[in-house]
Formats: sequence, structure tokens, C-alpha cells
Amino acid sequence: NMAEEAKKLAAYSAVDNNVQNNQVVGVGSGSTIVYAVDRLAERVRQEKLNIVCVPTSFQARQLILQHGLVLSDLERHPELDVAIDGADEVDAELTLIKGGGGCLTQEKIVAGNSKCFVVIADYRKDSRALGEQWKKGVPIEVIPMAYVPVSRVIAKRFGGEVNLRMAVSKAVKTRVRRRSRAFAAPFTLSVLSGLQGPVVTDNSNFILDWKFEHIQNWSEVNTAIKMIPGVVETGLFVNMAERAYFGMEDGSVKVRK
Ligand code: DER
Repeated sequence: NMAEEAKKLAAYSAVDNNVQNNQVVGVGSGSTIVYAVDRLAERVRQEKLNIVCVPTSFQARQLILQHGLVLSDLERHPELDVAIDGADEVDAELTLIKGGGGCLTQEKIVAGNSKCFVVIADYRKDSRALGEQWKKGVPIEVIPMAYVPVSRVIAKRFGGEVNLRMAVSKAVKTRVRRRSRAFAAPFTLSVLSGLQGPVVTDNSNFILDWKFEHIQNWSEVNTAIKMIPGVVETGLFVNMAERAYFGMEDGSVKVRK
């Protein structure tokens, strides 16, 4: 569909214009990055590129391994040449909301230790101001024992609504065909497990989603939230992205610097 095609356009353009031989590449998380890893693997094969990849989540680690790319880490490569990652929303100043997929902490660490941080996204993330299109709020990773006081402090000091992100497991449908003649039709056993407690991150923490009401000074808010005892990281990436590649509906790629 159009959004997936747009993700692929952005991902291919970013990889083709920002990855060279003998580089250490940070690999983000989410769905757009999958196209970037596809293109990275294709280029490694075609051009015999010698690159190593540092993941930002278990998901990214699996993508790297599944594509036969060389896996590395920050112990061996504390400084990366380029990091490529998605975003939930990008504003005119290249401030990002990230963490829709719950990987914001390792993503910010990798992005923060890269010489160049490049964002890839489809047109739905291309906003003037944060909150225009992304309505799920700013993700904030917190130490589990502190999620209630942290939620209260944020709501009190900055307004809006703060929710603990809950895991929803999909219904499991198992078609069990009954032996007896009486029940010729297949008997479907569906187990709807519903809410299964809070989402737990790769770092064994919880995620709060802060639905802010007004545009803020994101740099000040990011720092203030980061200082609240119990906060591990915020999904506000301020002054970090070098440029953003947007795949557009008309098949073009828009670059914001
Ligand atoms: O959770 C994350 O930070 C992801 O990178 C997210 O911001 C983008 O995910 P998407 O590419 O699936 O939209």
C-alpha cells in the first residue's frame, strides 16, 4: 500500500545517500527500518561493502542477524559513523517523537553516539509541529516502581494526560476438529487473552505515554522530564537528527535538513 511504498522510498534513499564502505552503522527499530536493512544487505552483497551494524533493540538485532550483516555493539564501536532510524513524528526543526515501538532508550543512545543521525519516515510523520498527526503522545521510559509518581508529576507540571502503556495480546484462534460425528463443523477454540499487564521494554522498564495538550519548548521539557527521579529516557529527540527522508504519496522523496 501507499504508506509501505513511501517507507521503502525513504529507507532506500537514506541508505543510498548516507552509507559508505568501512562504516559502523546504527540500526533503528520499527517497521520503516526493515526496508533500510533490506537495502543495506543488498548493497553489502552487490558492492562488497565492509560495514558493521549496532542494533537499538532485540528486533534490530534479529534483523541484522537474519540479513547476514555483521553484528557489533557499543563496547567494540562506541562511536558510530551513521545511525538510521524511524520516527513517530518529525517537526519543522527536526525535533522527533520516537518510542511508538517502545525502543526509545537504546535508539537515543545509539543516535547520540553517531556522527550522523538520519531519520526515515513516510509522509504521515511529516509535521510542522509535534502533535499535528501523532496523537499517541510522547513515550517516556520509567523504572517500574516509579511509574505512578512520575505520571502524576508530569501531568501536574506539564498538563495533558499520562497513561501506562498496556500490552494487548492478540486473540489466539486454534481450529480443533471434533472427532465425533455429532459435531461435523470444526469447533473453534478462541482464547482472547485481552490485556496482559504493562508493556515491558528491552531494558525491563515500563513506558508512559504523555498526551500533551499544547506545543511546548521541547528542549526545556525534555530536560525537565529527564530530571524526574525514575525517568530513564524520553521519546523527545531534540537537536539530534541531521536530516529526515520522507517518502511521499506521489512517489518522491522529500529531505528535511
Ligand atoms: O519506536 C520507535 O522509536 C520507532 O523507531 C518508531 O519511532 C518508528 O516506527 P515505524 O517506522 O514503524 O513508524
